[in-house]
Amino acid sequence: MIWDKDKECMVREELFQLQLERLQSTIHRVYRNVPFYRRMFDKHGIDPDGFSSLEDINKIPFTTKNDLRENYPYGLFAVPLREVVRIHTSSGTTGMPIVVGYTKNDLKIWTELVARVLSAGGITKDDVIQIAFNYGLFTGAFGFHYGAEKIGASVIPVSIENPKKQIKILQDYKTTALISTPSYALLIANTLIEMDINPNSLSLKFGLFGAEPWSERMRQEIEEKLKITATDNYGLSEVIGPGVAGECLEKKGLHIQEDHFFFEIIDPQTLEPVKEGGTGELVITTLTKEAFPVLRFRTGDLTRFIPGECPCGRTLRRIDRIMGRTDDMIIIRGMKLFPSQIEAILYEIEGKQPNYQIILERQAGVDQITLLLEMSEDIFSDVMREQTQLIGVIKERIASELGLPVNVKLAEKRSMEKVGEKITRVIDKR
Ligand code: DLL
Repeated sequence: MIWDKDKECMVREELFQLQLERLQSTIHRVYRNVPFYRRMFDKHGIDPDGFSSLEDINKIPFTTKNDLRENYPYGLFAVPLREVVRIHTSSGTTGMPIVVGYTKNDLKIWTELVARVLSAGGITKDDVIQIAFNYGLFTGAFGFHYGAEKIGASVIPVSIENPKKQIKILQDYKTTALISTPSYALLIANTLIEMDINPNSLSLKFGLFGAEPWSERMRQEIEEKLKITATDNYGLSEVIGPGVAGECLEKKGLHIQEDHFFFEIIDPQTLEPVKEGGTGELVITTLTKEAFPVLRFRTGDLTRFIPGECPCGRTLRRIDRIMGRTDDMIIIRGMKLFPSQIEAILYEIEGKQPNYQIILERQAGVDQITLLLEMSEDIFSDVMREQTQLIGVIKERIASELGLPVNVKLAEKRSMEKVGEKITRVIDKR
């Protein structure tokens, strides 16, 4: 047994051997079952039997989000649909999500990986866990739900509710751990203050937060306002969901689950590995996934490997908190969206695309999104009534198609911030 559950520790040489064996079998599986990967291997003359060391992974080209999108919905599944027992998608918004599937065994492993993250974050079977992620196509809620049940904790699947209801449950059900996005935790914390409730009157001890970027300052604010220990955890649906990496109580970086995934960090421009400890784009290969394996998937997330061992004793390496993205994906309240999705809606409404800018702000812990549209003769008329009507239609379409409330404002011609000739599409003031 390589993985010692009691000590949660692993000998690195054994780990490399395990990774290699699992990589070899993943490569054979995708070559046999996924036409996209077979074509990629054949085109580049890659022999699926030619992987005798982990370095050989460099022979494989990267897989991008676009490759996944182009194979919507089931094109990259490596098993027939009858073996798939669960389906999730990559994003809270509509448009062209990435559809991911899980076999029974995938669910078992996912559950185990989330259980590890939970236990690293301080959770035991004595905890009462309030899950305040949206239950649905998003991987967050179900992922944590099964992991927490595996540990034997008591799970309250509240989902997203108004913060006052969350607080009532926190009080009445004696919740000891909150699981949500950091921004939602802050919203709950601020509501608590507004309601003049003393956080010490709650039973809350731990918070595990993720699905969106947050800062060390925000951690401190949440910890102070809720009187808890807050840890960061990271994951993505294309790879499995939550459970890819998580902090332990040392809070000095996120341990990566290297026995189930192979991690690389590359320079997003040159695509070469960064030098040791350098920041770059995280690239992940799944080693045990059956239904939806990915090889060298470019996550778009920027981070670095943290050198050295963690004082907690776990030998799984750590990455730093996610420092940003290489693309223009916006994460708002844990939901992911690309400016191109808003663009497509604007185009559909008017048959032309106005100049626009997306402004992100955080007010009392809640992310706000404002769409600034540039006035022009052929799109926006001078008639006030028509303008108001058009703004109403745009708001409604975005709310119904992307599930996001937006403020829409009109801007004077040529008043938008530019970098060179390009309008800055997204201004993040959070
Ligand atoms: O957000 C999975 C998840 C759920 C992780 C719950 C943690 C907790 P997606 O919706 O596919 O999956 O979004 C994945 O979210 O590529 C990152 O850009 C971002 N992200 C996830 N966790 C963090 C984090 C889930 N801790 C995308 N810090 C990823 C910063 C994060 N960004």
